Amino acid sequence: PQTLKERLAELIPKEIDNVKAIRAEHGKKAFGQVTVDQVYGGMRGLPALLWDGSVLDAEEGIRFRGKTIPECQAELPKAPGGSEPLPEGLFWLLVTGEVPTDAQVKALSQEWAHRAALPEFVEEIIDRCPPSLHPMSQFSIAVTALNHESAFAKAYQEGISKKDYWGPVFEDCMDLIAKLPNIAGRIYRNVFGSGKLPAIDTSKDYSYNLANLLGFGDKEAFVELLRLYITIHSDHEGGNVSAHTGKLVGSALSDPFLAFGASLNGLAGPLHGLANQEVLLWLMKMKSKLGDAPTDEAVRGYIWDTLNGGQVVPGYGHAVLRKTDPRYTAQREFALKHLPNDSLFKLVGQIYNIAPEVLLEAGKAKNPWPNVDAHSGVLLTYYGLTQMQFYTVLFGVSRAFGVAAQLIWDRALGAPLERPKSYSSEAIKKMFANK
Ligand code: FCX
Repeated sequence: PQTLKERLAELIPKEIDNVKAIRAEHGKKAFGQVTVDQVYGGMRGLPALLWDGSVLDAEEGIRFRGKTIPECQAELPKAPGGSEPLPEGLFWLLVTGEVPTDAQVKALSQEWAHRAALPEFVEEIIDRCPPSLHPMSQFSIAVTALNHESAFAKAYQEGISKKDYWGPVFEDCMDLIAKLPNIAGRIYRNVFGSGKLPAIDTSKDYSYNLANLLGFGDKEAFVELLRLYITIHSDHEGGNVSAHTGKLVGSALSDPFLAFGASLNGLAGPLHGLANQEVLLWLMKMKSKLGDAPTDEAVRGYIWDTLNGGQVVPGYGHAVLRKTDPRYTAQREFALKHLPNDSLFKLVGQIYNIAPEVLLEAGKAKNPWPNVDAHSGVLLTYYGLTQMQFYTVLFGVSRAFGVAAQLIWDRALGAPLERPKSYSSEAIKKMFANK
């Protein structure tokens, strides 16, 4: 079958023409006004980035190349006997806009398995990290160190022409994704002391290998969960912290390892990816305070205590979404199918019935509904992955799919260095004096 790189090579010239035509026709038109509040307010809603891979609608949630999560579940290739989409297919979709064949997905699984080995010095770096160093810091250090092997950095030093950038960037992105299971598995086993890493099985898919490296290869339902997990965490349009950081750093022509290392540092923040760890910590504290089956009143009181203590309710709210996150719903449906009677899942469902009401009454959050992080940890805990400090690493493995797809296209389209304008408060005052 045709490879991903071959298909991409056909698509790039067409897309370059498409962008040229859009810019020729609309290049000088304005989206609208930029308000001073947007400059002070984290650029919420500011139209500033281009990314075709996924688009986030405030009400409906994410679409990957126009497809909702249920559509991806229905249309993307699955493992034999499985019912969740293979992330290999999602990557193909993100990069090309097309649904791949089973054979193309199989070829990607094999290619990633063959590229999976880590340089010895990267293994040593991970092994030298103290177990008390947060897994996300270890993850970022290891990914950054892979820059030693970057095909793009080497080609750039050798004077590669700008129109050819995307080729070595594609190779780096394939290596990046391929090597993440070995990095994640090694960190997990070092930090939580669970024995020696098994070898990658080149006949199996990416999610199986990741699960196996973590020590869960014999749990088929966990492997299915990872397939769904990686798919729904892969991308969330261009403006979220991890996706945007990758794009920004990549725009300086830092190679994909340096760019994605930076993405991981952003994902490690508690308002972004670390929220999945925070949710579990918060749930565990709730359980130890209120017992295993608290009343609605007790849960309501606990949520109010969180808010009154000046903390956020983790897993709730969103900068763009204004309804329940479909990534939350997809995980809830997985739980209803595989663990309907789990007590922690029931608690998460109970909170879903109470927290939005409390957040609305408190009156600050623009979106009182749950996001992806409100649910993911409960599913991982159920299968025995109970170490919540590790959860954001799995988010990071997934987010590489979206960031990599974006880096490939940015270099293919010749995206320039990002350099927005900053203003001082003094300048803003002067600008509007007498207006
Ligand atoms: N609990 C308490 N307060 C909240 C809140 C929550 N879950 N969500 C928003 N607020 C507060 C904000 O802190 C802000 O307060 P302030 O005026 O005192 O600064 C006010 O409500 C308005 O914020 P809002 O515009 O609704 O939200 P933002 O776009 O600024 O922030 C995040 C969005 C996601 C950061 C925010 O909702 C939050 O902190 N949620 C909890 C952490 C979380 O779950 N993050 C994961 C998000 C995501 F899915 C991911 O990246 O993984």
